Amino acid sequence: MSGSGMTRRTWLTWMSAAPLAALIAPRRVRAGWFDALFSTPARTTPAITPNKDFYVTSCCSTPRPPKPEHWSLTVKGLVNHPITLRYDDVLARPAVREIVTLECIGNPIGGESISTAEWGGIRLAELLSEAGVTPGAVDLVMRAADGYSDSFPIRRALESDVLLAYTMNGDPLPREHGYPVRIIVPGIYGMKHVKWLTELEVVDQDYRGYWERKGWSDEALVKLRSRIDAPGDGEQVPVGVVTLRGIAFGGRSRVGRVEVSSDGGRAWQVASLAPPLSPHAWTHWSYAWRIPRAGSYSLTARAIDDAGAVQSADAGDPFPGGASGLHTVRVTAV
Ligand SMILES: Nc1nc2c(c(=O)[nH]1)N[C@H]1C(S)=C(S)[C@@H](COP(=O)(O)O)O[C@H]1N2
Ligand SMILES: [Mo]
Repeated sequence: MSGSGMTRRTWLTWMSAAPLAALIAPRRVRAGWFDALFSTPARTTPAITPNKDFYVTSCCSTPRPPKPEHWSLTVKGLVNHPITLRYDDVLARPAVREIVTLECIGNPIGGESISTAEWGGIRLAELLSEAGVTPGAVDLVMRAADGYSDSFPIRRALESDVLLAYTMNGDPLPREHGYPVRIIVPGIYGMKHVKWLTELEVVDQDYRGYWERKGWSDEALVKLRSRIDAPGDGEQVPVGVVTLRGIAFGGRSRVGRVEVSSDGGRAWQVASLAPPLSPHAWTHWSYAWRIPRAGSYSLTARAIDDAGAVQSADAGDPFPGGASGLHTVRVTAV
């Protein structure tokens, strides 16, 4: 999956700069440098991620983009009428657009491997109904030009929100995001959104894809999660009113409420939510925090879905089914 980008960046910064700073910086400057080194800056997360900022996770190297006239997609297996579509055939079919958030199953709590785009393409269910899925079908297997493969239940593939996408925020799919065509399957972790698609096969058994064979979850349902984007971890804030903000995402379960705590999770206050741009997109939240007095605070957030399920506070690794736990940032009020 993705290595933890945050951890790697933090370590690189520490290891290259910290000893040097300790040796050469005068005492007063040193304090400032150290605060900066040990803190994570606040982030701003736009509702739609620009393509250039969208996270990228790939198992292997990015395949060389095919000439559109050399690409085709085959639908085969347990279907009455196998179909082969060329790029022009895909473009000629009725197009739809959906705003969908993707998150890597390897994304750590508070991590950056989550982004949102408006995907344009055709509905997979329409193609499958033309092909005529036969009884006994269990999984839809997706194969790609880089050798990657994965699957999800045929039941899910027949729902109307699953796309064969060929645009991303209005542009043709960028090379690293799956040009010419990829799958978008809302509410399932990024690993099932197969890029550089070449073949779809309907099969009569549970198929294990690239990451499942390495032990990752087969269902890969997105977990309810929230993240604090501001203030940044380790920041100093002035005593007064400070806006806490961040994102929450629950995949197929809707975010009903976000709560924040400034005392490490004993007392919780309800944050304001901005309505998400689509049922498949993340929710932005904010809270005007009145800081009572100078001191250290541990800020944490939790999401609650519209059925009342509360984001788990039990810290768990991304492997095998996605990270769990609450994102916490420490701030000093001065
Ligand atoms: N063909 C192919 N599709 C793939 C992958 C891959 O390695 N090869 N990686 C998957 C993983 S693990 C994730 S999280 C998403 C990431 O999509 P993105 O790079 O567009 O953000 O693509 C998925 N689709
Ligand atoms: Mo991923």
